[in-house]
Amino acid sequence: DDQTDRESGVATKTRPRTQRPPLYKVLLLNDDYTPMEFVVHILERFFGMTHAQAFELMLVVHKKGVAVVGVFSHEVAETKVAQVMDFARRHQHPLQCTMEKE
Ligand code: TYC
Repeated sequence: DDQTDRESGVATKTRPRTQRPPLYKVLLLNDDYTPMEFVVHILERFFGMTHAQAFELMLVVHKKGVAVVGVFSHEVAETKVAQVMDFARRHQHPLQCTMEKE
């Protein structure tokens, strides 16, 4: 949008700022007890990954300690974290999943 300075009459460009909702990273944490295949299953079931994608990302978490498994709106991220934590708890695995603002 053009803005004209009242004194000088000089037109300057100001960039219109588009409002975007904040995004949240969903993080999966490594531990020593959760079976690898259980983590793979979680990534397929709740994050829509193929078996190969899920296996690859599970190995990243296993080796590095943590990885971003997806980026979502606050509401979707909260739902994913709750689904993972609930599923892990029901199967008595200590798997941890958290979210943080991007
Ligand atoms: N470290 C686990 C094992 O050796 C596997 C694992 C991977 C656990 C990723 C959690 O988020 C995780 N069985």
